[in-house]
Amino acid sequence: MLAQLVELEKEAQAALDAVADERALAGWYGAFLGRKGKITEAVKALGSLPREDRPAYGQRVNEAKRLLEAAHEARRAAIVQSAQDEALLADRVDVTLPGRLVLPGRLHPATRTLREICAVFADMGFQVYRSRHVENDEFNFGLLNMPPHHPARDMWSTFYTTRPGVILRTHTSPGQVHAMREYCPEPVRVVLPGMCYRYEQITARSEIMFNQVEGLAVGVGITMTDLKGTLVDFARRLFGVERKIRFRASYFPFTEPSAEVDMDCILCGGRGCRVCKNSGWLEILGCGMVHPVVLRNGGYDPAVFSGFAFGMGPERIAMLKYGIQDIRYFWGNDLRFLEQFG
Ligand code: 2NL
Repeated sequence: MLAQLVELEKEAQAALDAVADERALAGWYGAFLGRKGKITEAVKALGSLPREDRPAYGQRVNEAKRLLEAAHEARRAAIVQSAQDEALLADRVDVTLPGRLVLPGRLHPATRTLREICAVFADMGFQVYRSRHVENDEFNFGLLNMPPHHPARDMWSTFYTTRPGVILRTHTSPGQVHAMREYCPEPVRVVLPGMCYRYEQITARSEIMFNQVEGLAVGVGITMTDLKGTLVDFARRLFGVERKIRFRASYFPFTEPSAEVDMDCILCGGRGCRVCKNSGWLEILGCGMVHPVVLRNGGYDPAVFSGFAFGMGPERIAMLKYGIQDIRYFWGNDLRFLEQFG
């Protein structure tokens, strides 16, 4: 019996030495030390031995069991350690490598210009008012003094939706009506930035989506002098203190009188160059005194209140400022273009 036990002990030790992972280790435990394991069976065999053989065998088998349990625990620790070592090795980090360059994001040139424009007007006391891009016919045209079939509607080629009367705004002006109705009878001074949509041929000079910044001031005693003063200040704050502007008579259905505003050319200072087509002037925006019908639609009594309004395209302003030749670059998603604006 003792000889068998020595053999069994050797067998168990050899099997344990061959164990390489936790699964095999669990199998080994079951085979030798588990409830039906060989060592456990050998302990049980004690009871069937002749009485005089029991002390020697008992001592031996218990010692074997203790030794193998200790060996099992040592093996388990070794396996866990080597698995950990392997994982660490596989996941090794070379802390001496130089860091990866983090590319900082930046604003799109149109967004940047739009924000610069808004910031200038914010400094002059204009609140930024944001409004919906999906509008209805009434707000985009009707309330702006363009009833159905008014010929001025031809100035805006419109994106219609499959829902009757629901359209994409062709200008930010409907937002001005929302603003007037929200603040009336208090005076308002707001700028409205945001995307507008027109069903146009896409060319170097026109796009189907573009930003606009419109401004509106309504109050008691507001005159065209206030409009001119505000706009000359705007041009000087955005383009430099020496800027000059001029007004040319124009037409918009929602203003009366209406004007186009030119600024002396930032490239040649008015002497004439390629950018200003030798005129010395660059057109920067349109404006006028708010039409009495529009004032009334905003809730104001035109006998008491008056106001001015203006509108410009940030992309066009950016084109002048940075000498960009083609408006399609703005939404063309070409990084070679976008990366030039830091
Ligand atoms: C342009 C010209 C303009 C307005 C926008 C406006 C809005 C209301 C009442 C009166 Cl609610 N006027 N907006 C007025 C004149 C010109 O925009 O060339 N924009 C790019």
